[in-house]
Amino acid sequence: MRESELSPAEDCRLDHLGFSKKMKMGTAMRSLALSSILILALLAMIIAPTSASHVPAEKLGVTNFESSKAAEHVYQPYRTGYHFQPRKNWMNDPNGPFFYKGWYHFFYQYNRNAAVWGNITWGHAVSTDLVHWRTLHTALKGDDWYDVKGVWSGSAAFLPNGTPVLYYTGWSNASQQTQAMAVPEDPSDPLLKEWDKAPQNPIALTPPGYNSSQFRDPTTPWMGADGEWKMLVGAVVGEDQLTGTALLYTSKDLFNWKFTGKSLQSIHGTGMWECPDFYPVDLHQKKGLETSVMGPHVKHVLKVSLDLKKHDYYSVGTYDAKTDSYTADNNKLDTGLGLRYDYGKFYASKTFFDQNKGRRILWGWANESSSVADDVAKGWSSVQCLPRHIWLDPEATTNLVQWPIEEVDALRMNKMTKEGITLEKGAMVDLMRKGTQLDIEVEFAMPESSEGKAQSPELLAENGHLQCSDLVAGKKMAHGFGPFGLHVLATEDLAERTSIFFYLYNDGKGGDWKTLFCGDHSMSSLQTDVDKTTYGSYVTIHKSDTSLSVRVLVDHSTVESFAQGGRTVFTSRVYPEKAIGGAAKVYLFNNGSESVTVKSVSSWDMASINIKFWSGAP
Ligand code: DQQ
Repeated sequence: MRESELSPAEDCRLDHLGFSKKMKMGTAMRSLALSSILILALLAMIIAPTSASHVPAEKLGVTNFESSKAAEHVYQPYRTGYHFQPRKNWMNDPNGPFFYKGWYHFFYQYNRNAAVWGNITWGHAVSTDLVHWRTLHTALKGDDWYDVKGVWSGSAAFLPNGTPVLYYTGWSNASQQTQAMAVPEDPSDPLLKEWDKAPQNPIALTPPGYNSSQFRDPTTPWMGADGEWKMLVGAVVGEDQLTGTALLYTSKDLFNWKFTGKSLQSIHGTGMWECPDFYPVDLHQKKGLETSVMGPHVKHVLKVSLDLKKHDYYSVGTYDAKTDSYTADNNKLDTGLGLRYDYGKFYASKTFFDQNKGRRILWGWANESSSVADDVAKGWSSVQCLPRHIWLDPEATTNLVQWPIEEVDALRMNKMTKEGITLEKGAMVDLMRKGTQLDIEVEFAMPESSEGKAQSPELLAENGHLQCSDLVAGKKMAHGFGPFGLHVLATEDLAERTSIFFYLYNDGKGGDWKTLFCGDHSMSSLQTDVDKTTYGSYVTIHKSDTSLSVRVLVDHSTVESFAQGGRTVFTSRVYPEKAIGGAAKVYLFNNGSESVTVKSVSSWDMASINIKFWSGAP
């Protein structure tokens, strides 16, 4: 690759990395109880530190950092520029994020020794803006009988005095799953560098009659109507071991826990529920709710990571605090059966309430689509998706909406905007934007004949990704508009391209439009040993919608695509061979028979975040 072929963001990233130009090549419930819960929740919010001001890390006595420079001495085209990644080796689930004394804390499943899963510990990173990170030394590692084989996923909570605590699953010396917790050695340290295992550990052993190898991933506790804390642990039950379930635990003090003998919910056929997440969402507002909040303006979300499918599914429903049970609003879209957070590579996600900005934030893990051999060769595996602000769609309280946190916008540079482009049948328009670190927003005019037609929520349960696969395979659907959308990471000859597109169709008898939002990866790389599965699903169109919109965030091997302001999302992992650096282009296309109008398209280069990596003792 020639130097001139490097995009501005890429160029800047490589400069920072210290490459020379030459190197660059290479319920309802009683009102009394309700008010006390609200008061407790408010108290928790007040006690939990809310100040956005922070003491700089250097003043906190941590100076052992090195920039990305020393991380890799060889330019790696697939390493991301503005997503969180450790310096090297294997990473999986996001664990226990929270905000404390001006710093966001993020933990992750981490193998310090290799680019494959194993020897799992909790890696630790901190940031003041959720975008720029510095990693710290390992927060939790297996060193006692109940976790000696691995410190698995979990969550964080605040004690009534505001001190954060971590809950996790330990893999014991007898290969059994246990639940345990850790407390900060010095709560006055905003970076919370040292963590001590609690003397109460293990706080839970597998209850009799349950499978001790399928008992894991404690949730953030919430305060119940009876004034006791509640927590869920994922499990699977039944003779066929196919009923996913969230076991309910209770505690008076957040340290001593007992099994209630019941589950919040169980759904047959879904298999093991990994990484459950249970939280309130406001019926009317985008603002997030602290995990214990309940009331008439609140719905609840139960998310589970299905071990059988390796996808994160959620349902929206009602939590009955009297009986500690949860019922999805629509049984066709029940937990593990209907809605997914993300229709691409996104698993073992975790939300937290960010009291600093009054919002709920979602983190999800995107693993590789390449072979294990490739992971080992490049020395790392997996990225974390950008943190996403998450809230209930105010227009259809059936689904959530996700959007990259606003802080991500600060990375945008070199804006270009175009308006009023007509894409005739077969059109392809070069956006004249090159590079592999991009943010692109496109607004398409709604095809006229779809005006006033709203999609019924039931359709969401249908298998949208199969429809997307049919389209990609060239099986045309009648009465349609599209496919139209974007090619990113595309070579000029289109031999390599990652395509994100819409397709609208109906029954041809005046029925409502169905809108598909798809990702075609079949041409994403000339390499053959990578997974090129087609992703996608339906996207809800509200009567008030006048456009179809898409935002695509490109970051080397990671592409996150959001439709209709985040009603449907998918994450792609792609490995172009030629469409790298400045050779990666962006095109608007219309492969449908009807013309489509692009109302506006804006694009930006994205700056690199240059993670500071801990270089002291691991
Ligand atoms: N990953 C962790 C488990 C969790 C799984 C182990 C989900 O705790 O169930 O690394 O990816």
